[in-house]
Amino acid sequence: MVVLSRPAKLDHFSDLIKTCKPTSLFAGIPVVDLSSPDAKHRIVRACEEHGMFKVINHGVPLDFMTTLEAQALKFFNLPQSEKDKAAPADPFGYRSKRIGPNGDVGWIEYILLSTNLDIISHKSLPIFKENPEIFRDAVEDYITAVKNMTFEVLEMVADGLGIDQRNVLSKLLKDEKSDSCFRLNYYPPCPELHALSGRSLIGFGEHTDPQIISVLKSNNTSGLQISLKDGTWVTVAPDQTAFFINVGDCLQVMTNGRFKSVKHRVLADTQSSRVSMIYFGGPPLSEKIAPLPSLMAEGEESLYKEFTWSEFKKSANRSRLADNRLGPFEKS
Ligand code: GA4
Repeated sequence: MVVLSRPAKLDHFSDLIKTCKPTSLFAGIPVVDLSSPDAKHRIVRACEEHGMFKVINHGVPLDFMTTLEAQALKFFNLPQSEKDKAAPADPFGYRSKRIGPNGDVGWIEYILLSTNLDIISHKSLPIFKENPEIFRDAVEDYITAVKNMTFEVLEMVADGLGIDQRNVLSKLLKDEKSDSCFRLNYYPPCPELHALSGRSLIGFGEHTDPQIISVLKSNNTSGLQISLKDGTWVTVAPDQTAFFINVGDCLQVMTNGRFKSVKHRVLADTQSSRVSMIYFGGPPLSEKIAPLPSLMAEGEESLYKEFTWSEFKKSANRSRLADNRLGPFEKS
């Protein structure tokens, strides 16, 4: 009989060790060249097929991407005692291992921020009080550029769907009350994984994103996986110069299920650290989330009960990561 031992370092993290079928890099993620005339149609098709696509020629300066990544790494490489000084300014700040308020954990450290630049600029936020101004500036430059690119993508979505009002989606993120957030993730390497004989260590457990849209950039370390329509998990090949954009729960509702909010997760690597930065574009708290009337065929009914983003967010914050958050809002 083979006895599988668990390295002591992983003693408290047995829930994170899973047998995941080995996957090869998935070549099927649609690539959208934002400067191409057919970008809007490719985006719509990708949102229907996979709930995710990769964008190139996105116009976000590479310099903003590399500077922020370098600043983030500098922070995550600080001694733990230093990082702890930037600990939660609830809900925003630095955290290690614990994800969300309901007991989820992962092999991860992260910084969660509001994208409201007034809040970021607020010098009293521990993360910025303890760190050089260059970090805050890098966050601001990056978020501003990524937001602008996201507005354009959402306008292409509306166009591609044949909606006259091009800003019907982008206006929700442009709104000064937009409830969006930003996350810098650091997945430390775990050399002890070798001893786990083929099992994997969960960096960020499977989940869908509750917002409208999520825009991710990572370094060149793989780990991100998505679940295809048939339930198979596939690994997304990393590309440090591109963005990976995915449909969130709200956009699934606003398209009455035509777009899919894709289930995804991250596995830790034995050798290399993974860094990712994600902008989660959400609507104002009071916004009613319902299928866009112009997308509804005659007589088509909404698959969902009506709710505001505030109601959905409250419910999401009571859920566990892997829960089906739209479940309670589906019409029976
Ligand atoms: C998933 C998407 C974003 O990372 C996030 C996460 C949030 C958190 O980390 O606090 C949640 C998770 C996310 C959904 C369910 C709840 C809330 C953790 C969790 C268990 C910032 C978000 O908006 O929702």
